[in-house]
Amino acid sequence: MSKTVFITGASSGIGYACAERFAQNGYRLILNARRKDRIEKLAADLEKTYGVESFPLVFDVRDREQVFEKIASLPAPWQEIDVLVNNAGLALGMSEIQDGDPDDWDQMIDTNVKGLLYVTKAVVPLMKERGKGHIFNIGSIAAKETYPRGNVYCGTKHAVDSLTKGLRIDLLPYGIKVSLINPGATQTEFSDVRFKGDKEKSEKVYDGYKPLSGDDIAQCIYFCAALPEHVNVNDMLIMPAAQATATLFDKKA
Ligand code: NDP
Ligand code: 8X3
Repeated sequence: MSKTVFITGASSGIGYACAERFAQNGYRLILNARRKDRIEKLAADLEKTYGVESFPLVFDVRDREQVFEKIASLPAPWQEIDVLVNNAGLALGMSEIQDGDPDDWDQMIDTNVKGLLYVTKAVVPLMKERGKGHIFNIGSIAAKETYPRGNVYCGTKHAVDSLTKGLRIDLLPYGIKVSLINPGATQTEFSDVRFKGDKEKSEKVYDGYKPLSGDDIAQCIYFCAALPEHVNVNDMLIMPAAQATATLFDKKA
């Protein structure tokens, strides 16, 4: 039987690219995001192109009740989850703490940290029952470095780093692997969301060098997922060749 991957935040960017990569490799997919139309179209496209089955699971990872209800409502065969990609996440704004918007902070913390925890808590028992599974948490270069005006977003990603380590310790006896994937600058809808639709600001992020694509990251995740059962990549940091640190780029223009 085909393996099953559950991807949160599959309607765009890295999550969308993961859906394509795993589908290309014959996985069945549980596709989550808030935008139902996008998830349903992706499911239909993947079935048409790769002949794989998908289960669209529309919910907001911040809604604790919905997370548990939706995951519990999966039909039995879909509860056999081999791989979970905890990818849903976002940055909102970029300012010094005293100028930050507490609503933005709440949304980042609720999505990047608490949402990831809720989904993980709902999926781990299903993996534990089968004595196997692989969880990928999407961290960031912002999980490893704190950069100017990145304060709260960097804080959420540092939390993801720490929670990944805790999870790996907790799940060690149950045959469940846990990996942290940390992308550097990746051109997705991330900067449009961070700068709330200000195209001038979001496009500037990727000016003058070649950023990573969602599929560059999806390839790394699939590489880790396809390794032999006894091998785990604990932590992977992937940068564009033109990026050395969170803030240092070799920009040509
Ligand atoms: P995108 O904005 O392209 O995608 C983000 C995805 O998360 C969307 O599918 C969005 O779907 C989903 N999402 C956001 N909030 C929620 C929510 N509350 N519930 C469910 N789904 C949600 O950005 P990326 O693909 O770049 O981001 C994916 C992950 O990668 C994030 O965790 C981000 O922090 C991380 N990352 C990104 C980097 C980059 O440079 N792009 C670098 C390092 C890490 P919808 O709006 O439909 O709900
Ligand atoms: C996204 C990359 O550098 O904007 O996590 O934080 S960065």
